Amino acid sequence: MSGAGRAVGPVPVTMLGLGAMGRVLAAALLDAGHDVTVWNRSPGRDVDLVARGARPAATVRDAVGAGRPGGGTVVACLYDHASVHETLDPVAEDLRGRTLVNLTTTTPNESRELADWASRHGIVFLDGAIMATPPMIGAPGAAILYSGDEDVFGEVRGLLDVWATSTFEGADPGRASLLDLAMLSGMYTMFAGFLHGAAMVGADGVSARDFAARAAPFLAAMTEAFAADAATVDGGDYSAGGQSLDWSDLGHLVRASEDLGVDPAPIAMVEELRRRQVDAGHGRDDFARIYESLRRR
Ligand code: FVH
Repeated sequence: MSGAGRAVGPVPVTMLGLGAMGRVLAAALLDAGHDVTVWNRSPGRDVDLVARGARPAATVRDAVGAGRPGGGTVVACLYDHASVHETLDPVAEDLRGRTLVNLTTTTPNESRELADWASRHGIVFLDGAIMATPPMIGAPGAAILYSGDEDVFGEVRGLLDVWATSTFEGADPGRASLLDLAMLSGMYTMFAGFLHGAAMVGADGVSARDFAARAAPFLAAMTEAFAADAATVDGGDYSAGGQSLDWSDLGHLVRASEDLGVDPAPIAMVEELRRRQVDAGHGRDDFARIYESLRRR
């Protein structure tokens, strides 16, 4: 599904959106020798890129027309789904027959809506989800997930590989976004847990820095358990697992947090998910069963 970058000759590319990420993506394309046209809603954000050889476009229509007659690829890296429509709706007919890669973060349904919109206007569409921060672009460790039309992915792959390891995740245009948001959900919950722990030790005079030095290796080691939990969830049998729900009572973590005057919200949320399964009679099952609490609507 993923692979190394492959050589590609200079091709016309239009970059719409020169925020922190868009500017870095455009710069990487310039460094790779491509013919890059740039546009941003607010003026002035293209100065460095133009100095490096990018063509500035005053309007979106100018920007998307810039690749003709070769029909260059158009890349959108804007704020959100609404800003993508606000930018592209007025030039939908100009984009007919062109390839559009959307790297703006959207929800899965928004990605699907955009794919439908593109299809209705005869625009060739690929959705992408950037799993990297701007400084990571072009460096090892950067990954971008794509979904939608696999033929399009193959056609523009040479461009995509300039930025990161490119992975095609399937024909559903919402799949890349789904994986992105699911991973971000795990990341934000982990950070909230870390910061809750930092607040607990902070209430007792331990610096967050000291806590981070201890927490980072421990939490990293804990991620080794993802595979076992995943096997349990996929198998659907929680009866033969390791740590039981009864054993995992988190009431003492909640009480300790309250004793310290620290809001226990992050750990209380986990305890609530655990409690629901215990109350439903599953206390002897594996802790991974809280997955079933989450599936409940
Ligand atoms: N930066 C990051 O670390 C993350 C990494 C993962 C993926 N995200 C997503 O990438 C999209 C762009 O992110 P960004 O970091 O470039 O974001 P900003 O620096 O805030 O720039 C936003 C650009 O969007 C333009 N914009 C906003 N609203 C509109 C609109 N209604 N019409 C046209 N353009 C619009 C904004 O223009 P301006 O404010 O300069 O005029 C910027 O060019 C994003 O989806 C992340 O979630 C980045």
